[in-house]
Amino acid sequence: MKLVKGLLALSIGAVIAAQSMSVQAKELTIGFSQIGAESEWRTANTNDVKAAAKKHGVNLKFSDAQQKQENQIKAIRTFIAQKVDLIGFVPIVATGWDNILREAKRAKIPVLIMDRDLTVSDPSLYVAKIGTDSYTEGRKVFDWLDGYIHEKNIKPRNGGDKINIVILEGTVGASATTGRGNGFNDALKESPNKDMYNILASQTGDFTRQKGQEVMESFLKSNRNDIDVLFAMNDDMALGAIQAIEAAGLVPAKDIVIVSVDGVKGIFQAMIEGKSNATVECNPLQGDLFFETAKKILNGEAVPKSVFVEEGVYPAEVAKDVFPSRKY
Ligand code: GYE
Repeated sequence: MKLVKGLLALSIGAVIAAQSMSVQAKELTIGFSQIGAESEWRTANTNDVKAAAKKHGVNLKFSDAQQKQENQIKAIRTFIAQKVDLIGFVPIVATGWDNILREAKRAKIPVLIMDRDLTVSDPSLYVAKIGTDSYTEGRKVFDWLDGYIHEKNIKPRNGGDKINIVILEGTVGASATTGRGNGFNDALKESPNKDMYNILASQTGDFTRQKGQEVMESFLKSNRNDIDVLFAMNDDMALGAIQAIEAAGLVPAKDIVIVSVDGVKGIFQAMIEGKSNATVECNPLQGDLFFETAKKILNGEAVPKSVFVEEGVYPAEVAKDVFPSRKY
């Protein structure tokens, strides 16, 4: 009898131990606020986050802010009320996060930033940021462009002495926009060839195909015969602009050199068709690193404040060979 009792106690103990283990190994609940679905890149980023959450056994509460910061703030507040283990989000713009992040800090919920950067008054308001280096991307755009203009000996179409550049900027106030803009401008200013370039017009196309097309139409209306180069801060805007360029009776990638950022399949397709010249990669596949980092944070391990993912540059000449291996 004693033995039976003992065994019973042991097995109850085992059950309790197993239960508390399963509490510990209990799936983590992570709230994630995504910006929206403005681009092919963003869709790839979202799909990757969702797939990585599954792979890591995380219960993901995913919220789509439909391009509105106020929706992101609401979602983060909901995550706090739900007492999630960790909050992740992509800051649509860099500023305006202090208050909501203070609320998360008071609730002792760690915050991990993905993709875009943010500016806060107190760096302890978030634990870490993983994402891409948009400043370097902007510099790579200029470096590629300057090399191409020289290699192909491209002359201003209007017979003048400056290569005229138009820029389709991303969302106003987004780190991806300021970073790419500053990187491009700095590289241009520091270049020994700086005097041969002129920025003719620069306007936001909000990272969407539709607005990229509309803004390019308006650039072409006022400067059809002057534009030599288009720098689109993402591929989607370049793809929209290609339609505007063709509609204006010009040949994309020939009359107007086109370089953009992201490296999505759509732009590879366009490069293969000879309609765009180069893309500077911005890697959206950040989900794995995000959840790995989240787990480390929740285990109390130290993580670097900022981690960048790897990125390359792809000119049209390699598009066909590289295309089959593109993951997004
Ligand atoms: O380049 C663009 C997207 O934040 C890096 O956002 C990201 C940018 C990306 O919509 O396509």
